[in-house]
Amino acid sequence: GGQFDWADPFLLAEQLTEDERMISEAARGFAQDRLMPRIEQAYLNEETDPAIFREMGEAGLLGVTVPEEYGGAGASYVAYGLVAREVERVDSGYRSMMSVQSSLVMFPIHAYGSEEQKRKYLPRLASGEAIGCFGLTEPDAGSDPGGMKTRAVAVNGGYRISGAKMWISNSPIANVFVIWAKSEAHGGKVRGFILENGMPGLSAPKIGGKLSLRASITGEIVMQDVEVGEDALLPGIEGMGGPFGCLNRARYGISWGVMGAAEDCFHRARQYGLDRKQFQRPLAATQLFQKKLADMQTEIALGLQASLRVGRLFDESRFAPEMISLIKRNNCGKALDIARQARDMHGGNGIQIGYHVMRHAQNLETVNTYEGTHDVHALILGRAITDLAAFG
Ligand code: TGC
Ligand code: FAD
Repeated sequence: GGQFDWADPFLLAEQLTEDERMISEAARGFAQDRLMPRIEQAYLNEETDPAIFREMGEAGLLGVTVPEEYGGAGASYVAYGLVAREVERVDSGYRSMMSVQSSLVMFPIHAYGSEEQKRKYLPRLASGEAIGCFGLTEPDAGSDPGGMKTRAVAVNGGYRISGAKMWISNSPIANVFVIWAKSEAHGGKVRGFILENGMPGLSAPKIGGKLSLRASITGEIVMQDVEVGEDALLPGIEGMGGPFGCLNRARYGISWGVMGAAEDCFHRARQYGLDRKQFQRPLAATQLFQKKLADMQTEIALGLQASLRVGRLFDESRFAPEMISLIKRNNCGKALDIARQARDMHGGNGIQIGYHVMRHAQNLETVNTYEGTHDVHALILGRAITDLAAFG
């Protein structure tokens, strides 16, 4: 017979390679030692410490799947998922900083960039010396990014770009901006461009007042006739497949990340229930409390197993975007439910920063919305099931 480990019901750790286990342990050590001590103040004060990028870079957590010759770790997508899980166990905002840099900035430069662009940008992004952001969403184009208004027109051997991006992670502190625009020189097709901070006409004001993801800075990207050379164009891709190729990676990573946040909530709720007595018995000795813990454990075990499966298919180049929609949607929804339950199980203490569960719940509201909302992923799956598109 086998042993049952309440914290790892399906023996996930056993299904990993030696390299994956090492990367996961290193990420856990980094997240707990370096990120955990900062999160309460960062969250309360809505502060993003840019030094975190360099520290993540030193720890080898940026561009995990990018080949070593460009500064990455050349590791598997499963390893990347495990890093997301460990970072988000601390905070979804820190995972967001890492995923944007890795999946939305380093990935497109590596996959669609020229050799020159790769040599110029990837090592600095891998070390965290440079901070990247990804501009797809606009004030009037969120779930429907194909409706973007940002335009590139051909001028003097390059392009002039105008438009505005909204809700962009990292943008106010970014050095490297991967942005998507409809290019008149390419028949109006969507193309990717690499912009750099300091370019005339480019600014990235912060969006304040967020009640979620407060440790990760978010901003706009305003482009007023920004002129760039031909060398700013990502040559290797055109059409919406460009940004969606990046989103596939980030969404997959998020499916692991949110399970890390959910595990933190589950473990904290369990411990709280063991420690806290009401009616002369531990809360954990009540049936309602145990049922909630069993639900959490079940959804986390299933969610992690699903992400591992899709990660293995990713590493064999056999994934389909719908598989990613399924795990991104379900894991985010379940993690949000788990965080809300854990908040409730902590009673009044649950609203306090020091108990962490409400911070996770607030963060997961964003994670459930960005990278395709819960409902938009249902519609992607609905289209695959019926062959009928319910959007546009
Ligand atoms: P549709 O007509 O289906 O497709 C248009 C073109 O794109 C291709 N495509 C994909 N390619 C690769 N992977 C995918 N997942 C793809 N999905 C679509 C498709 O083949 C087609 O190519 P072509 O060459 O035939 O033109 O798409 P649509 O325009 O009708 O869009 C519908 C929908 C719902 C699928 C899509 O718009 C969508 O996914 N909306 C959600 C938007 C979203 O996820 N935005 C994320 C912004 S980035 C972000 O949130 C970062 S937060 C990160 C952090 O901080 O961690
Ligand atoms: P909308 O698209 O207006 O959706 C509003 C509601 O309508 C949702 O419930 C949605 O599910 C629903 N809805 C939309 N269409 C349909 C339909 N056809 N049928 C039924 N219901 C529908 N974007 C980037 O490009 N880069 C980033 O780095 C980035 N970081 C972000 C960070 C944060 C903190 C946040 C909050 C967002 C970020 N985003 C980023 C943007 C994010 O991807 C969008 O917010 C998301 O795609 C949803 O778009 P929207 O906000 O315009 O909502």
